[in-house]
Amino acid sequence: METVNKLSFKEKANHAFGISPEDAVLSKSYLFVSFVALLVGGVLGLIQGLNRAGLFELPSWLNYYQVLTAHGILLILVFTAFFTIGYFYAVLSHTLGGLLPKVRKMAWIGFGLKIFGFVLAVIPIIMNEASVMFTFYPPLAAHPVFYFGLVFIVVGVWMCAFGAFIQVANWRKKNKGEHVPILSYFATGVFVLLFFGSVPVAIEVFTIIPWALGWVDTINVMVSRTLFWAFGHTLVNIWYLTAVSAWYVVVPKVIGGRRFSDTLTRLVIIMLVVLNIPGGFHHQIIDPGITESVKFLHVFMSLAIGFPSLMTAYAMFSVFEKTAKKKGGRGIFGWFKKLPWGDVRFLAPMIAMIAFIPGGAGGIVQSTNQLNQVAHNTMWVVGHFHLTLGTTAVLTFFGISYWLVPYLSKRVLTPAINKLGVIQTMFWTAGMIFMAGAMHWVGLLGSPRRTSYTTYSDNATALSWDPYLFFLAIGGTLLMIGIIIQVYAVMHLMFFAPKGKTEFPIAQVEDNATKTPYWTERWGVIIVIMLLVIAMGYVIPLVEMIVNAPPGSPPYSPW
Ligand code: HEM
Ligand SMILES: [Cu+2]
Repeated sequence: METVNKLSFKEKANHAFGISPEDAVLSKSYLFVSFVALLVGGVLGLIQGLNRAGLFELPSWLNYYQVLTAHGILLILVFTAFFTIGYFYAVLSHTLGGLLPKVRKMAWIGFGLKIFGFVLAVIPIIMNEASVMFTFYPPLAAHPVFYFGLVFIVVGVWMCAFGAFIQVANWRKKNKGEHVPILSYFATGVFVLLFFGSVPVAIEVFTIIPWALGWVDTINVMVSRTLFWAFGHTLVNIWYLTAVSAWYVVVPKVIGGRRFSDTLTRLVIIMLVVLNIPGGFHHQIIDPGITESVKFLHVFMSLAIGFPSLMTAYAMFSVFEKTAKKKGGRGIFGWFKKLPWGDVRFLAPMIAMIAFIPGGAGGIVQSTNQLNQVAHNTMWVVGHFHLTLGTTAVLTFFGISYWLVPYLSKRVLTPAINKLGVIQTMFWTAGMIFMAGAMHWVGLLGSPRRTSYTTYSDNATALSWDPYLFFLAIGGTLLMIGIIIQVYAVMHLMFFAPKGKTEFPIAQVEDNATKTPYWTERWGVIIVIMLLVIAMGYVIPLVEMIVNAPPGSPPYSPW
């Protein structure tokens, strides 16, 4: 049960006066960086989209792969990571009685390390010495400074993860026998994944550095790719868990309802944490040198994640229906009209959830061995993650921003900005239908991903892609307008909107809810099980790749 009655003095003060100025500045800084990255990343995305459609030729000093690397890194690493950390630190502050000074300091050190690392990584990208794309695995080799930057980014993330662990552990010590408030429970799950998921990529980067410096001649490409995707796949579940936290806890409050079973919510979090990491090989289905049985295991684990997703879908629609029926909605579908479609804090995450229906289905498609051969490295995949990440996760983040930013800046969401948010959501939805739709389709027709505009000497097949790529560019243009509106709204809410009190929306459980079993608090056990499951997925294939290593690869920098 929620600990509504037994709040400490500090927690009560927090609820009465809102977030402390120190904690607010921290989260605002994270969100500010996040949305600036979105703006720059979006411009680069539009450049790519127009180039792919043959509408825009890049100037000679700018290379397509340089743009693609920056687009991927800005949006995957900077935008989402800074958003997630800013959001969850606000959660920790709000639900656990304010950040401990030590923890706040760690988050600031993490902020500095990440920014410093990012600047280091960007310099070689701008100088066209690191067009290795966000995946950066060998045999492509960037300037060593690029990898130094990545090290700082990873250490910065660890600072934030450990800060969160200290904050939660401190609260638990003071509140023995209580359940950690649900949003902080989500935060715990996310930071556990962030920490354990970034260990493999840290190991990868440490093996790449001597190779990029020329101290060793060759590197084991299979091991590097495997370590990268153990991280890359985890990142996906971090976005998902962040979005899901708002679906379970915030959206029900926004629509005036109660949240779904506390036990089920915590179970979904545990399942995502435990089942997530051994799924990385679904990104390597066509890689040679990995036995079929291991690939099958990873695909099975990937599909196992579908199970908590279906539980979530059920829970959400149950909440919607119950709430709308209480408001007088009738019939099988009549209740649908009772939902607050004009409220961006509901509309954006709702469309995000709806987008996950085709997004998740596409994911299941490309997880199968045979269909992966068709979709792999085509534009289909790019369509898939603009739908899942670019819509499901990102639209939820946008929806969160309309209450989180004014909560932090002690301002209010005005009807005008709400309306702008609704318009923004429509631009995003239409833009993604065009862009992600065209990407999926043209991918099935064979158009490769990560390839600048070419007609392959007017090859007939390649020419047949043109109309779809044109739709891609139209979608990209709509998205760019959406990004401008979104960034404007965030900056307005952060600095200019009228002063006032904005609530941090957290729904209560149903009155007759059953008590959540206490074992859900045993993170030690959960982490041990998680490590066992990771070992099951990775020990044998990694040992095999190292013992029976193929000839290593020298560095390649083909730009
Ligand atoms: C204005 C909005 C956007 C446009 C026009 C756009 C356009 C594109 C295009 C055309 C590509 C494919 C390039 C290729 O494979 O040749 C691409 C790749 C990508 N996009 Fe976007 N995008 C946008 C927003 C986003 C957002 C919001 C995210 C994530 C939060 C995102 C993440 C990515 C990633 C990770 C890649 C793959 C990079 C790679 O293959 O290395 N994009 N984008
Ligand atoms: Cu994955």
